[in-house]
Amino acid sequence: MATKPPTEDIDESKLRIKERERYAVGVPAVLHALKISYEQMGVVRSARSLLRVNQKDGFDCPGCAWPEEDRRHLAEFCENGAKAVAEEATVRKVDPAFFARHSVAELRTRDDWWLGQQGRLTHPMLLEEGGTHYRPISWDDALREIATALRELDDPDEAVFYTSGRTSNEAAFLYQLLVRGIGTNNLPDCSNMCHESSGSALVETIGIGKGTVSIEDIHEADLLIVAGQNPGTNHPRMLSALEKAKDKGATIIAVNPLPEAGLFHFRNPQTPRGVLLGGTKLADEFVQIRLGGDQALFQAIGKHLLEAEERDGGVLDHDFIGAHTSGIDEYRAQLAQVSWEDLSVATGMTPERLREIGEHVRRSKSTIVCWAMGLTQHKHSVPTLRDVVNVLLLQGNIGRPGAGVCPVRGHSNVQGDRTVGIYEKPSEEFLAALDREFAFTAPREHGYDTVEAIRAMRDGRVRVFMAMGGNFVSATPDTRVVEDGMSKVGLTVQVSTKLNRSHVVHGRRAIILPTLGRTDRDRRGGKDQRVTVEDSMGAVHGSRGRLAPPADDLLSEVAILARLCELVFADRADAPQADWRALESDYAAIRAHISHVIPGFEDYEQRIEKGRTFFLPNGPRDERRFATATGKAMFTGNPLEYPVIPEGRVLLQTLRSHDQYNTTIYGKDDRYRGIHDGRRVVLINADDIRELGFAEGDIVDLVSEWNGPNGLEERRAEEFRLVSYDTPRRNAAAYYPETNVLVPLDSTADVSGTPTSKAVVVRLEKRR
Ligand SMILES: Nc1nc2c(c(=O)[nH]1)N[C@H]1C(S)=C(S)[C@@H](COP(=O)(O)OP(=O)(O)OC[C@H]3O[C@@H](n4cnc5c(=O)[nH]c(N)nc54)[C@H](O)[C@@H]3O)O[C@H]1N2
Ligand SMILES: Nc1nc2c(c(=O)[nH]1)N[C@H]1C(S)=C(S)[C@@H](COP(=O)(O)OP(=O)(O)OC[C@H]3O[C@@H](n4cnc5c(=O)[nH]c(N)nc54)[C@H](O)[C@@H]3O)O[C@H]1N2
Ligand SMILES: [Mo]
Repeated sequence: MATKPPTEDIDESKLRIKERERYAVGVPAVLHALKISYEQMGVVRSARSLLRVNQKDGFDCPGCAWPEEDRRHLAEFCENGAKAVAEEATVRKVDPAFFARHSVAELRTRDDWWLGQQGRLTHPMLLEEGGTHYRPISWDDALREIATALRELDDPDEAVFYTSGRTSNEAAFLYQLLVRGIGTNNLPDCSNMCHESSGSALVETIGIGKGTVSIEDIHEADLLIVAGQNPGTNHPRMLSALEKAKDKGATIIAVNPLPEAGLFHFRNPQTPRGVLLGGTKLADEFVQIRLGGDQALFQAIGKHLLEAEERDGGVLDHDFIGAHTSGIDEYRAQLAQVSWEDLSVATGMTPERLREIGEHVRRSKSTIVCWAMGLTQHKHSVPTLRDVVNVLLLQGNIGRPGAGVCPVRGHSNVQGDRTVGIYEKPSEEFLAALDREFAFTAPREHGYDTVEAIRAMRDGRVRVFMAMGGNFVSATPDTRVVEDGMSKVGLTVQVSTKLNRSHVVHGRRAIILPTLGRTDRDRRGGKDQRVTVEDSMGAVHGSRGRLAPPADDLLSEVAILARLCELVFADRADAPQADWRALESDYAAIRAHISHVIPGFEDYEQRIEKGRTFFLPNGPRDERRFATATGKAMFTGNPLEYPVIPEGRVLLQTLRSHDQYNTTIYGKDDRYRGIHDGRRVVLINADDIRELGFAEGDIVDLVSEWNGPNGLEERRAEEFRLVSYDTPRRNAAAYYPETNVLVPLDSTADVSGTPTSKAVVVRLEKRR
């Protein structure tokens, strides 16, 4: 039987520290996932849902965006996928009676774990200005109130529309149409805080903001560099792919400040070898880099390759460089200026060690670089990723088997949402096609990204804020500023599956619209509807839930948006023209529109039938075609940057524990890192604890120091326990979202605008 939701918070004073684990997955992972599944769903629903994750004609896992292999296991088991499913398919409910029992003020004292554990939202709710409790409201009244607020805006740019990355292609496409029909491009999304740096660097250098490899390429690669990523926790199914590559003789280099369990050893629960024989060793080399040292590492590799070419020849792919690239002289000149000493300081490694890594790359016949947040959330992330591309171009490692760039996406459809138009800076081609299809004129002026949206809220320039999923208040940087900004908004609207902090930190009026998730059966127009999503490697496939939804009259995201479009646009000749009711009752009609607007979706409907998958066109991968400014893949010269840590301070990265999905906290353990029953910890080098005058176990405040336009600003996160950990000197780590209070709003990556969540300068202050 499923268990009841918690009434009390977890007492973090009982926090326990154990030895960290040396391998990932294995039998404990299966047991842990089953425990959570049974608690949330009971046994029967657990079995029904877990057997259909990522199966052909099943539902797409709401966990990560790692692709499915074509020959699927009966249940492609993944502990954290199972936890994501359990969290969504839970039988616990947050209904009108719950909101009558708990005032908003009381709910605000609860953390993200407690709120999320309460269960699924079942009914549209309204909080009136000055109200103490949310009260139920009918669907019609809720949608009419939102439509009226949107129609009454003096200036469409006074509205902001956020998207998280679970929204389907169909819903995302309707959403951006609603927004552009209103007349704004204010479409910030979670990607702005996530892989925006990847998109920025890749569009510029190879002409597409996506990866260039398929899952088969991972299997075929000679060398895989996994940098700034913790796949054991965040992309567990990637470990099976790495295992396969290893079996075929690949070398794996892990680049990370932390010795993450999943990088070293994998016990595949699907194979006898994994369960009984100790599993597979993964990383051949562990490069324990300093935070933000990756640009220096890739420059060192590039420098080594160029020096080796000069000395011995035979290292570079001259044919590829000559035919397909531009700018190598600029790159060469830039590298000539950096010294091995600087590269050594930035990475924390000796020049000899850096050359050793360079040798692996030189010897490799085909190289793939995989990365995630460790590379994208720094001030110099875009130049870092340009330098990753530089290294790959030297040996022609783009657009051939077993080689390429592999930004590993987070949310299961974050890539698809961008493909279908969730973007504050849409291209003219896209807008022109949209205009033609819907007989209106979309706005051309660029909109706000996430950080710009927060600035506008802070300055009182936002009257309506709407979120299609996500948890804007907890996920974004500078929590105090965001909370204050939210309270200045006239109407906040959250379309959500689960209760979270963004419902209890709200605008003057607030509406919650509950919605269906991936696992839920979606019956519209008398039939079961399917939606589609795109994985991290550009493959599109259908997703169909089969479980009974938490309430009978729950609307899907598509239905909510189709009805809003109808209410907002009905009598306006200058608005997008479509048969909104028809779109609501047959999602295939939305896919037909997408196929007319976005290249690569021709014959969309036929190509997703019967659980089939199709690949979107990818110029670099398919034909070494690079749609850049020069029409070629571009080498770039990027001055070396790395964080300089002031005396007596540490650089803090904010990351995920094993028991969370972003702001959704499944529990307060981080099994692989040996942390149990608490999250307010700082992982820090033992020598730093001593040198800074503390002892292991001390409770400290983290005080972030930021030099803003008005001088030194301080932000504080209270009561964190010091845990000595194997991390480079002066490089500490603590969990997000608790640490978002420390990340200054204006501390963003150059070019991409991504908050620098992996590099916050902090001082530690003793409490007791
Ligand atoms: N179970 C689960 N799965 C998830 C998520 C989740 O929260 N839970 N989130 C999803 C989302 S939206 C995303 S974006 C991905 C995130 O996936 P990851 O990027 O793996 O997530 P983080 O926990 O932020 O981990 C960052 C990793 O980079 C390392 N790192 C930090 N700074 C640096 C650096 O400067 N250089 C290098 N080389 N390494 C560094 C950290 O030590 C850590 O191992 O996962 C997705 N999948
Ligand atoms: N300090 C720091 N901050 C970070 C990061 C970091 O590493 N450090 N990582 C950043 C990254 S990579 C990301 S992607 C963002 C994540 O930011 P978000 O995507 O905004 O946050 P999530 O926690 O994934 O959102 C969870 C909520 O989404 C809702 N939800 C879940 N499924 C569905 C669905 O199917 N439909 C709808 N409508 N709602 C749904 C639920 O109500 C749930 O509470 O956070 C960013 N913030
Ligand atoms: Mo993400």
